[in-house]
Amino acid sequence: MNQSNTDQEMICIGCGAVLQSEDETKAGFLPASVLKKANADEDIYCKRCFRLRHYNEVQDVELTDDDFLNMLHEISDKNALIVNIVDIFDFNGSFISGIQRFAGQNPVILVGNKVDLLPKSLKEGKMRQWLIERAHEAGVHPKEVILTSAVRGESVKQLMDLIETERKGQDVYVVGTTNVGKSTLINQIIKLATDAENVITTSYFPGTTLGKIEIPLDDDRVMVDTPGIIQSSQIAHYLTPKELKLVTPRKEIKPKVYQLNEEQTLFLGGLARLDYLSGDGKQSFVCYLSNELTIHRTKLEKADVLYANQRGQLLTPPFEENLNNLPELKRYEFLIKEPSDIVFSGLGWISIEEPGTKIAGWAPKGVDVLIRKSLI
Ligand SMILES: Nc1nc2c(ncn2[C@@H]2O[C@H](COP(=O)(O)OP(=O)(O)OP(=O)(O)O)[C@@H](O)[C@H]2O)c(=O)[nH]1
Ligand SMILES: [Mg+2]
Repeated sequence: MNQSNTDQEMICIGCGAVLQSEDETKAGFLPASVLKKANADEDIYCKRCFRLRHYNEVQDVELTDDDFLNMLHEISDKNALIVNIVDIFDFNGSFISGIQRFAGQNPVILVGNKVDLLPKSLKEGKMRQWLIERAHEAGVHPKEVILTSAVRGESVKQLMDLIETERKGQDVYVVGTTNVGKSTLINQIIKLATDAENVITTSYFPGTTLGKIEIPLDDDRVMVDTPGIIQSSQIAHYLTPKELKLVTPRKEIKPKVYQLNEEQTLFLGGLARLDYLSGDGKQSFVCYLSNELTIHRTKLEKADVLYANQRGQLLTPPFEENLNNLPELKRYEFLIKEPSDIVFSGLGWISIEEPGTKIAGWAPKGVDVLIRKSLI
């Protein structure tokens, strides 16, 4: 499945970067001795992919938002089917509201991935409907909406069939923000088609895929994996690998219910905070977060002091080594008007039902806190 682009440069099959031996700090590096010996029809991986695949170590390489945007703009000039993947657990952080602009006249299939993370009690039909409503609200009108779990290989066959019908003999571009599971999903498609496993490099670090990776389809067309768009509001960009691992759920989320009185506070580790300011007395706050993220309850009047003294100690993550890099918490106020989720971008959400409840949500400056209609 090796590939080269039009200039006959060799491309890393793992991340799509052009292979080069000049600069070890840039994408696609492979020592000259290895690169020279490389055979054009074998799958070649760059050094960064090698380290990611074998040691789960990531090397940061320079790529600007412009590189990504240029790549997306290219698509609007082509006739192609666009498959836009979003992370259903981090919908607001992973939805690209400008997708219709990038897609041009091309049809879009919207894929809600990572359904395995949501409670099993949640019906798929309801989730799908919720996703359609959110897309329409943002002015996006996908041709089809489908839910998948790329890690479990769920609904991958259905997605393949859908792609085959909708692409009408054209190329397929798989796009989305970083970390939504584009490459994992394409790996599952490759596995179903050819039995080859884990061809493309995937990881829990944002920014794994660096260039276009073309997968040949049955006709002369290709399915293209693309680098994810970086959303700077995603909390992942502020966390160390260890912290990121902790806050990223890998299993079905077990909702945690807190009965709070007015003027009580919940700390989500030391990364975010929710204050119940006022409302109709005691009520439930249901937390949908990584099972490993510890929640601390305290009185609102004690919250500031607790945070100042215990950040990086009792309130982790963040851990000590990252305290200086992580921005201070910023406060946002919300009034609940219908059953709603207070979303901490990339961390999860807390759902609240009672209209008239006033709360404050806090997250590191730069990370979004927002309110939306309840998903569950
Ligand atoms: N729980 C869960 N995790 C998933 C699923 N699909 C992907 N992941 C995980 O999400 C992380 C990112 O997956 P990738 O396939 O590398 O994501 P990507 O969209 O290609 O990311 P970039 O290349 O950075 O744009 C990895 O840790 C995957 O294991 C899924 O269906 N469920
Ligand atoms: Mg990828």
